Amino acid sequence: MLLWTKKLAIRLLATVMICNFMVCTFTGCGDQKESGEEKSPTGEVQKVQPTKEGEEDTPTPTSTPTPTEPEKEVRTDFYISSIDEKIPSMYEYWKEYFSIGIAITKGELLNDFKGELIVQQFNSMTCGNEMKPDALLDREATKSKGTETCPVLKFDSCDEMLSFCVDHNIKMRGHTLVWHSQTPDWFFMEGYSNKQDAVFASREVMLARMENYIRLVMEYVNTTYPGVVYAWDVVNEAIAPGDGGENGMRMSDSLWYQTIGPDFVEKAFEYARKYAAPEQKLFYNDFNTYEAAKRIAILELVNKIKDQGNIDGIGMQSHIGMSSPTLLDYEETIRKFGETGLEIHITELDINLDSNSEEDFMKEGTRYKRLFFTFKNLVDTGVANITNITVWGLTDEGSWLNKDGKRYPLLFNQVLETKPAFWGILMDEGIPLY
Ligand code: 9MR
Repeated sequence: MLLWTKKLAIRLLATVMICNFMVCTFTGCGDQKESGEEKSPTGEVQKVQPTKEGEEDTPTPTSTPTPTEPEKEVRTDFYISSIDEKIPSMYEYWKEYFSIGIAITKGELLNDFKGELIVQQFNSMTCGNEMKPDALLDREATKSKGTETCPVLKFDSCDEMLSFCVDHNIKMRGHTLVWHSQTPDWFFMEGYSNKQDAVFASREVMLARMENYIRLVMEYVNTTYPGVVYAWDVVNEAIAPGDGGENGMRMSDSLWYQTIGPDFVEKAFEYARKYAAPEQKLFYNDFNTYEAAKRIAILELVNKIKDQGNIDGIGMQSHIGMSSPTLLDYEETIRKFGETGLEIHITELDINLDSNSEEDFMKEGTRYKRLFFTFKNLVDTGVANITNITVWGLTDEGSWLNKDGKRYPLLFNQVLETKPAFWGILMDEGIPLY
């Protein structure tokens, strides 16, 4: 009963919001709703799932041409309610290639409708914030029960998210262990002090804290939810050429660099390898990886750690714009990363579109489609071992980019209707490739 009341409420909300927020620009969508049409002409689409080149093509029965089959209709209405209509599953569509991931916050995940949509569309999850050091480190407990080298952690922020993954057979990317951001300053200070005059803990103490932190996170997650986390972002965003660190490393705002020194990344991977489950993959993750100087510094760093046997993959965050980077530059980085032989995850994909016109939504759909076309091509040609694509958020409204309320970077709008971006990822014929 409650569920139906909620469904009704969200439908009403959807109608009102669509009218106010979108229909004025999306004339096609508005016309159809006004005419009272229940379903889009191509409502329940059965997508033919791509198979890797060289593998046998196994089309579904609906794709087998018969003499009487009508010509395939090209989609014209992209704005379909994911609550009311059955829409194709992205992870099913791409399952021969890579897993499809979602970064989500606990509040969004536990929302009935979003949870259902996530289960339908994604087979990989990343906690948006709930597994970061500032969520897990418990200062009070560390002060009372910890030691100078071993903090105390709490996991209430991410427990329900991990349980959700267990219940729905979704795997998780563990994000993130060692990061200059979202790690409280007191963690780097003698006595875990948060006073103004606090002094840095020594390199030895910080190495021990780092090792214990990584051990505690992995031990908890791997014993409480065995088999759920399949990859860890061991170190996040350590490269920032021009920031003054050795070999292009970030220094000015990295207390890891300032307390331990430039080898903190290698040490983090060494500890991560020591405590990770054998099947878990260890990743270095960064943004703007398509900038030449950054790419070169990342390659130098990961190749060193690869020689030590402690890294399995590179995460390309991919917070990109509508025209920058060019797909050529972006692809060039994947090719270079591919040469290392490491796995590649696209860990935080979104496209920072600042317009909600129908025309721009189509262009965004095209950019998503071209990206996935590129990923497919690079996998088919054996150039890069891309094994996961994760989008950084479910709805435009919930995106980290949407501080001004005018960003439209993702696949679903705020009432969970699909956008052309969603159909672009499904390689829908109605979304132009160029
Ligand atoms: O999505 C996260 C946002 O809610 C936080 O406010 C922000 C704070 O740093 O972090 C966002 O996630 C970041 C991710 O963990 C690392 N790469 C950049 C992401 C966007 O800022």
